[in-house]
Amino acid sequence: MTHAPLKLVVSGPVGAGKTTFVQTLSQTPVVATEAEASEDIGKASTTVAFDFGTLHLDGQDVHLYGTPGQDRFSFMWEVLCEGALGLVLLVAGDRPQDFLHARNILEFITSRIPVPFLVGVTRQDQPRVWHPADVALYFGLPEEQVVGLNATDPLQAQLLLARLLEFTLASQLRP
Ligand SMILES: Nc1nc2c(ncn2[C@@H]2O[C@H](COP(=O)(O)OP(=O)(O)O)[C@@H](O)[C@H]2O)c(=O)[nH]1
Ligand SMILES: [Mg+2]
Repeated sequence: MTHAPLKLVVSGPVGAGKTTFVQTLSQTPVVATEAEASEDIGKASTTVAFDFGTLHLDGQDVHLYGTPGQDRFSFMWEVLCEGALGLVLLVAGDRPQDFLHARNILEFITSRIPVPFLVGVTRQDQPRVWHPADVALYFGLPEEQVVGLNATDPLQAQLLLARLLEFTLASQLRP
């Protein structure tokens, strides 16, 4: 029996680690669509369409879509989340100035498409970083819905995905 691939979406502000996360996890070369940034976002290029990667997890094909971070691409967030089984909202733990934007992205998506999600707080390997428990308080979410990680570390990235799948399953079983 073949299963349709599970579709998971990774979103969050520019610099949150979305492209890194998809690249860290993907077992096939990532299709990335970088372009010169049209506004000052602190780096020369940014994702304008999406990052796409695939992996095999527990005998299941997973398709990972990373969204662009800039608001002018917000129409893409909905397109990419259509039919998604779960969402990872990433935010850089050492960029608290981005937390509000991250919350707005999350609300924009989940108010239109009710998709189970986890918040991933990246850059946990860096000094002066917000811990997931504090970000959970800020977002008004239960602690188990917010996970800290270093997005460049395959094990930590896989752990987050596994937790998302568990969480997704749990929300499907909930009446
Ligand atoms: N040390 C560290 N660097 C990270 C982490 N996540 C992302 N980065 C770096 O942060 C920068 C921005 O990440 P990127 O994936 O381009 O962010 P995007 O705009 O969300 O796609 C890159 O230089 C990454 O290598 C992390 O957890 N730890
Ligand atoms: Mg990117």
